Amino acid sequence: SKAAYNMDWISYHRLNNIYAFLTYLNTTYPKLVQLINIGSSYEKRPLYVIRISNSSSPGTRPAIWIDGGIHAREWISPAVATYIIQQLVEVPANAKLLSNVDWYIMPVVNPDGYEFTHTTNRMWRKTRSVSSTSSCRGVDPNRNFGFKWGGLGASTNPCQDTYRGTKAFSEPETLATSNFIKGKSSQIKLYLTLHSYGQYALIPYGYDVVYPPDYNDLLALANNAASKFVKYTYTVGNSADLLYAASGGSDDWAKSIGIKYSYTFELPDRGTNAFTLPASEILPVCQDFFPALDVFATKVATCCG
Ligand code: PAY
Ligand code: ZN
Repeated sequence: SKAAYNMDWISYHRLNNIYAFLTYLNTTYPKLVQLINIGSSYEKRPLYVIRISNSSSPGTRPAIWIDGGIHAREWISPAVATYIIQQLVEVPANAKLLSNVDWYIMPVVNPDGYEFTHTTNRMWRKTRSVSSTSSCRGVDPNRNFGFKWGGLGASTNPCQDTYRGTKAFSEPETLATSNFIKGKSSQIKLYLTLHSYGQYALIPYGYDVVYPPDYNDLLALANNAASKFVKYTYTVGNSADLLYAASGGSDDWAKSIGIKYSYTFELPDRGTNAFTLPASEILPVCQDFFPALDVFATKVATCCG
């Protein structure tokens, strides 16, 4: 039978459709799901986090944070995030993923950019904020977080795709997201941000080729997670080493506030279709990715006090 919402993983969806899906889940599963409005984007769209917890006192257990859609054109990212939400909430066989861990999932961190890629420019990456010094719009949200902000791999030019903004957390999207995470930082043990493309599991730091002291713990868990992937293989390693130095990234910031496990996953493909991954690949990518969450949930249940 057809599900009672207008969502699937055989096509890419507009923001209103994604938000209607979140609202449907919140209404239909009030004991399991809480929809949290954490603020507004530059163009005043709501920013939503969904909490999934079967705990009698949600908010007290170890938690996993997952976000998507930091970059507007990486459409597979919100698609995978919404798939994860659907699987955790609606599939009884996945209940074990909820038995020890709470989940906070924000499928579209940059809704203005996401809508702009649907209406106007499919290759837009940044937010849509107006600059006071340039007619070029937008800041790279993944150069705007407040750890090593303004370092390597971040442009001072508002016309560049990697523009860092006027200061750390200049964007309402990164400010609201980081404030929410900070408020839950004693609970959140794993930060996972979904990007595309390249098929990488990236470990901090990204601001330069620098390894946190517990890098080997992060590497072991990422390798274990990546071993679940069958159809699409991922390369695991340090972010600045595998790609390039990029300061102001969300993963570095999450690590810097004490979230032990912090990762950027670059979803498929490896460049054949790049940002315009065909819709026929959404479901295969989602299904291949989901089993890795069991590895994360098992670790987080006991890892970090
Ligand atoms: O952790 O250093 C990091 C993130 C690096 C990503 C970034 O530049 O923000 C990598 C790119 C991304 O997903 O945005 C990779 C894609 C293919 C790009 O646009 O270059
Ligand atoms: Zn990205």
